[in-house]
Amino acid sequence: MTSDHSPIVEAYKRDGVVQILQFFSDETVAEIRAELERYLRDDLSTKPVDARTLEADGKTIRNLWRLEQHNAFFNELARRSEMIELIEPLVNGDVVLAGVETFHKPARIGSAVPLHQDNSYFCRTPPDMLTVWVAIDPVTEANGPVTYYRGSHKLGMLPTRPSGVRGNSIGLADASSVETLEKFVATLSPGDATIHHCQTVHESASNKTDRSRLGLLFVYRGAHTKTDSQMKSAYTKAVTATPPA
Ligand SMILES: O=C(O)CCC(=O)C(=O)O
Repeated sequence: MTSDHSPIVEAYKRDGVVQILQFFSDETVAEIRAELERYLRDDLSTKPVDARTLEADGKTIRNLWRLEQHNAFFNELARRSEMIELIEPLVNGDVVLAGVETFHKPARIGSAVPLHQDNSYFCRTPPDMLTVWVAIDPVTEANGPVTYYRGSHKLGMLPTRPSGVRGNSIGLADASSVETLEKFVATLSPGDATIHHCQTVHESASNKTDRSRLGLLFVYRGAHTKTDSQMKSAYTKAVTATPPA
């Protein structure tokens, strides 16, 4: 990745989502994969139950949560200066790491993610918060790529409703506000990334293929953002029905 971030900043501010090819090297992707495998094998069983969400089979990992708290490798990776320098202009100020998590979308049983804006989970104002989504597996049209609605970050916060989906407990009440917007289907090679604004509407389909679609996510906010109590109470209601996220 180059050190001139201005094309990234411009596309992010215009579209609410930007793609970055080869965000991580093959070597870093291999390290991430190895550490995730080790964490799942050796550590996860010692962590609180809200450190993960399972798929409907009750045994396959759908998400890992709070890796920045549970794992030193992912905490360090998220705090690297190259990351922070890239994020600063996008969150309009000093950067606070808010989370490191995974969306595994395992082969054949990986479940869908309903249409949503991340800020209905984060509940921050002003909405200077974002997610860096890094492909660890190849992401294809078929295995449940994240689909973003370009420009939807400019719509403000849209009405929500509890989704009943474990791991994605709150979604948009309806799709009408984004139906006319251009879709961006993020097919990615391992190491490629997207960065999306916390108001950018997005979703992903289930994975019916024989290949898993693992993504590693880094969530950051501006230090100046505050919790919005109205958004928080809507989220609390939804997440209480289907914990932990
Ligand atoms: O990885 C996915 O399928 C969904 C990711 C997502 O909802 C997010 O990045 O906020």
